[in-house]
Amino acid sequence: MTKTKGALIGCGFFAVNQMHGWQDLADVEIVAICDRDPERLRIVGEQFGVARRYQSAEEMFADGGFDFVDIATTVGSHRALVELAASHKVPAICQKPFAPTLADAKAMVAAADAAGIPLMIHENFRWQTPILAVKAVLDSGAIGEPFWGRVSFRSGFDVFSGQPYLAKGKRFIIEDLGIHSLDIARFLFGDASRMTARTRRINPDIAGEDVATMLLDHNNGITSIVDVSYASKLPEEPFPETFVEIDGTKGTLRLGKDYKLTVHGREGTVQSVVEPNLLPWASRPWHNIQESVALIQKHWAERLSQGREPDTSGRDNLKTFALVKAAYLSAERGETIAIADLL
Ligand code: NAD
Ligand code: 89V
Repeated sequence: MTKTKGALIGCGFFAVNQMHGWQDLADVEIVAICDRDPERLRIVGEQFGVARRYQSAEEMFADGGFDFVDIATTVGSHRALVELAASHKVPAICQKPFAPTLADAKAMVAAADAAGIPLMIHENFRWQTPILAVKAVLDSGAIGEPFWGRVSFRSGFDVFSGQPYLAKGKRFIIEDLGIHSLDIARFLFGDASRMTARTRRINPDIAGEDVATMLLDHNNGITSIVDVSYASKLPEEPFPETFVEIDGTKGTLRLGKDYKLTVHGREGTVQSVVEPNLLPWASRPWHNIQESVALIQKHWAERLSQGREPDTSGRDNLKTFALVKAAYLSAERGETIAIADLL
């Protein structure tokens, strides 16, 4: 079997999950890795047995020999690296957040289009087993037509120890975590036309906002609330679970703590546990996110071989990223923002 060859740029905190995900795919092999930090390069190279190691992405692309690149660096380098991939006509996956600005993100989509390469944003939360289970219930019609929804992520987990850069940015929770929740809202309720948001910073030791409450008008008439917090000290820490509430014309759905799903419809109430799989390399409580990494990478490999656009393509993710921009604008101005004005 000829394997699809990949290269990965950015061997930091999260990339280890991506390397495990690629290792699990029988028809994909990561043949080269790159990090400007030689220690991270050595650690990941040794852990996953990758011999071709580069401190410069330019040198790695110049040597070539891979069918796609997986960009797992932090946001500041995303545009330059996607444009580098496009200049070499190499299909690219880019981690969220898409780019520093919406203008950068649009330029990246244009560069990929001009080069004729697929571009996928690694927006993995919609690939979490519990979120897929919620989508399946909606699609089954069990609760009828949804008219109201809530996507909620409230936690007091210390994300700063593993990702210290999160404490330093002027923007924090909407850009880093809310971006996933907003994408889940689009996945479940469709595209949104208007955004109203409020933000707070509760933790005095960080630079950005750590609480956000967002109200979305979806094109199909659904109203949703997306609320996120890293300042919520709960009796039982739910990190990194997303809770979902949906009211429909024929019933209701609730996804709550410990992945408990309750669907109440005309036939009565059905309760189940839609727990993610604990992959052999995964560890609690991250296993939910880790499984979604494996699933989105499988999706990429399938779509790449079929020549079809991935679900969270750059083009698609502009609509999620526009919601991020709209939320910051709305909170800053105290106004409701029309999404069409941004796209
Ligand atoms: P990190 O700082 O731990 O790792 C980034 C690595 O990239 C570092 O080792 C750094 O040296 C390297 N790097 C940066 N610029 C480079 C360049 N131009 N060339 C080569 N190497 C370069 O960061 P992280 O926590 O692993 O986050 C990386 C990305 O993953 C971020 O965009 C973050 O938002 C995202 N992330 C996504 C999820 C998810 O569930 N999708 C979870 C966590 C983090
Ligand atoms: O998924 C993420 O993007 C992570 C975390 C869950 C910590 O917010 O940065």
